[in-house]
Amino acid sequence: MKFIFSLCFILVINIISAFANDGYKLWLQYYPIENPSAWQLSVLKNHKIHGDSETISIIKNELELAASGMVSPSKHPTKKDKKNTPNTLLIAKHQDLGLEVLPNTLINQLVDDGYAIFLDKKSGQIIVTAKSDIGLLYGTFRLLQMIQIGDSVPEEGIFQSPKITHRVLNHWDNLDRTVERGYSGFSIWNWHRLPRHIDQQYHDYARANASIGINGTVLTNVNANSLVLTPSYLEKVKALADVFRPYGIKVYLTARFSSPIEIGKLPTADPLDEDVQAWWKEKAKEIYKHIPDFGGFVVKADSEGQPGPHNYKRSQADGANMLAEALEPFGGIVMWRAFVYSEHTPDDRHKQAYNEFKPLDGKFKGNVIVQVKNGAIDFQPREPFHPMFGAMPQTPLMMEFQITQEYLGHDTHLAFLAPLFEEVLKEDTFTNGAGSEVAKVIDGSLHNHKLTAMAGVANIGSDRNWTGHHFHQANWYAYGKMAWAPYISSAEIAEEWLKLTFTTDKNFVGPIQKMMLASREMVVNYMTPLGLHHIMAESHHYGPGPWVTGGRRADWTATYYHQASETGIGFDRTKTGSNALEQYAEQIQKLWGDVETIPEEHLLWFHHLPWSHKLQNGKSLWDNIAIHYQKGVDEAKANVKLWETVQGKIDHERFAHVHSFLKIQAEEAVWWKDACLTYFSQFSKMSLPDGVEEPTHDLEYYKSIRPRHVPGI
Ligand code: GCV
Repeated sequence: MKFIFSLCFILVINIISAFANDGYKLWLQYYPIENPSAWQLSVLKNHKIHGDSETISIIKNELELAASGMVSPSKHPTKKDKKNTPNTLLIAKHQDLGLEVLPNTLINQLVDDGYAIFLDKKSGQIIVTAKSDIGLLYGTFRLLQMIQIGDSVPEEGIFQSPKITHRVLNHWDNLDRTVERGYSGFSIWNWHRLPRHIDQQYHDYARANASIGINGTVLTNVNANSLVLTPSYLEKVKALADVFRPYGIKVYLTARFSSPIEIGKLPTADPLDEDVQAWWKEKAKEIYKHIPDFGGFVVKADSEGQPGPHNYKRSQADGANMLAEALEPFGGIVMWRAFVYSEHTPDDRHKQAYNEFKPLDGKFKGNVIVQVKNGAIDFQPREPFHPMFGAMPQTPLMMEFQITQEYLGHDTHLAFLAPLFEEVLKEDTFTNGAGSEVAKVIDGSLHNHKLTAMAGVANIGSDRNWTGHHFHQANWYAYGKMAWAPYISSAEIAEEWLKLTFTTDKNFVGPIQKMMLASREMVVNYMTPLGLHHIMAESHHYGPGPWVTGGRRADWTATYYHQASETGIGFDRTKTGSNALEQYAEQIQKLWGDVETIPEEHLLWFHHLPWSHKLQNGKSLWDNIAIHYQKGVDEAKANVKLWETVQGKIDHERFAHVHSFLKIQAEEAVWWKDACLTYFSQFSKMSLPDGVEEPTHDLEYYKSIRPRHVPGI
């Protein structure tokens, strides 16, 4: 009877999941494990959890949920199982363990939200322990992930502390629920209904973030609205903070620099004005009254029309320090963005942030961290790492990655971003000689900073599957994993995410993992190969626009960046040009300054070269550009075919959704290739090499394509 019941259970679950899965459950699917092993069963079925707090209740619920999804209710370890694999699960804070556990020293070394998972041979139990309830929550999620993907607890145990303290999402969400550069629906924050209505999605959001170690959320757009700092909005923010707290997530807000004028009725927002300083101090006090663990402020100042200290001829440090002083008594921090540039500064945009911030090194208060985008321009499909990394040893710097794909095809183009994140984190800044990777700047180890942080611009919206493309959930997942462990590999993340989200079937995971890992390079190829950048359509940034020129700001055009003419293409950032290269360490200047030694992927970022210039493969620059575009197109088309081969291995709903998006991507890869090659060929005047398909239309046709109502502007 029991057997038949179990069989029916598995059958029903499989049938349901084969057809309907809208992706809402993300990587927390907890789908049935085909043949659960004795240890998986005993851990899921027999657990003891010590403690009593909201977080502990969340842990209990999570275990129940996972157990009911992964194994049939009637399945229990047999007596024989119990004899051979006695381990049951004990979850308890280190101080409550009450066991003579061996790895005490390793556990003592954990930071507050770190965790340990190990087999205690004496008691035969799997133990999840930590110094805090949040650490226990992280450890539980880790263990459940291992159970789902079929990993066992290694002999030596797992002892994990995050390398970075503040692992935050930056929502570019506006109070009217539009999302700047957000492509998966509206903002999930329903400000109108808050604080009276708490949507279940807020809990689910917090749970998903906690499951990958994210511990902070900046609720509002960096193009900020001071309204969020008014009393009625602070009530709403408090409501969200209360939901997130037991999941270990702090809220942060973006502070509009001119708030003292706009909502404080002061005549100025000058950071050195005493009334302004007092206003921010009072505001901080008010915020902390509502939200005692408020994380702090993120500030975009003096950039793209946002107000800032420049308005009063003050420095970025003056602005940041004023806010830092207001937050200091409460333990808050200021994440001050380095994305500062102006069309009125007559210098290469690449150089402006470095030029402004480097002289301020060491001038920021202790609770300020400077938030630097991964590259010096703006989240392009590929950028060399930002020269500020490594250049400000006395100032904590944090990384800002963009998870939302403003420049990588928005929500419909598959681009697994972990390889982009990994590439930047691994770059050697050479600040303290070889081995001074960007990851070491970020985790504080290179310059001995305790204040460490990483930000990811969220790709989350009100779409049922959260991120538009199902595979873009992987970018949220990858960001969380890398913020916790910036040295982890993309391949590992992709495999884990696929197994948690879809299936452990190796005939699915193997080929699709490869597809994911190659996808970002594929996008680089059909959009901006060989160091080209910023050649997208203007304003909405969707589709190609190498012809974009003129207008109010040269630094928002494509022609400013590609500099294509009959003599060649590329931005000369060497000594003969803007000399942005000078902002990097000497070793890099030497390597990248020479067209023979610069990695070809950065070639046109730093060099302006004739179309006939020969690359390493002996072919001309023009031929190489064309070949890269074609490669991107071929891969995008091949992905559609590859995806078709996995039909039936996962549920139909997600299969069909991804299939349709991959087809859009393949079509738009052709659009990118044809538009860019048609445009550039008017300068190169060279024919396309063998194997590169001729564009089907003339330039006017491509220029006339004007997508309307593109979301996320
Ligand atoms: C939030 C780019 C985007 C803007 C964004 C800005 C930023 O310029 O196009 O939408 O504004 O970056 O990071 O501040």
